[in-house]
Amino acid sequence: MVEKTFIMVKPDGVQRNLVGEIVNRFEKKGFTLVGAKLMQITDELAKEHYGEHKERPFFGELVDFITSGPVFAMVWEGENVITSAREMMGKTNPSEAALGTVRGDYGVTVGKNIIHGSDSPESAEREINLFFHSNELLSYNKQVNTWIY
Ligand code: RTP
Ligand code: MG
Repeated sequence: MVEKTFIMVKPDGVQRNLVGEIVNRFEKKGFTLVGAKLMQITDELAKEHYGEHKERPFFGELVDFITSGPVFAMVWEGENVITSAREMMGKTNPSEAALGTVRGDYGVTVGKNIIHGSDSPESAEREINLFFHSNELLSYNKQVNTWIY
């Protein structure tokens, strides 16, 4: 089933010049980029995006961190992309994330774990709508997809 998911390079990933590396991994895997922008997250958007964690002790730090610098927000499309992207990211805590995953290869601490990805179809839909207007998402065919599907 073709799905869309919301992926974001967090402020630490942007500062550490990992945007290209992360885009490259998703492109090489065979997924299609359908929307992308460099943006500064407001306090309001951060609290909405991470609303499920508002009672957690690290909520304040999480909001401060995600608003601490530009992020690179993306929407990727492909079969099973929601689950595949989570696997490509690795476990939340980089110290537990397998090598070969973004967090396993580049992260050290849970508070600065480089990348965000939607964790379910419901959160993908919610997060895509939170970060993108419908006219910022494109629908197009790539010739290479005939060699992937
Ligand atoms: P994300 O939402 O950022 O993609 O990460 P995730 O699904 O893998 O993890 P989640 O449970 O949603 O947690 C959101 C972010 O909160 C930070 N966190 N800190 N100090 C802590 O114990 C702790 N636990 C989670 C992480 O940066 C995590 O990505
Ligand atoms: Mg999460």
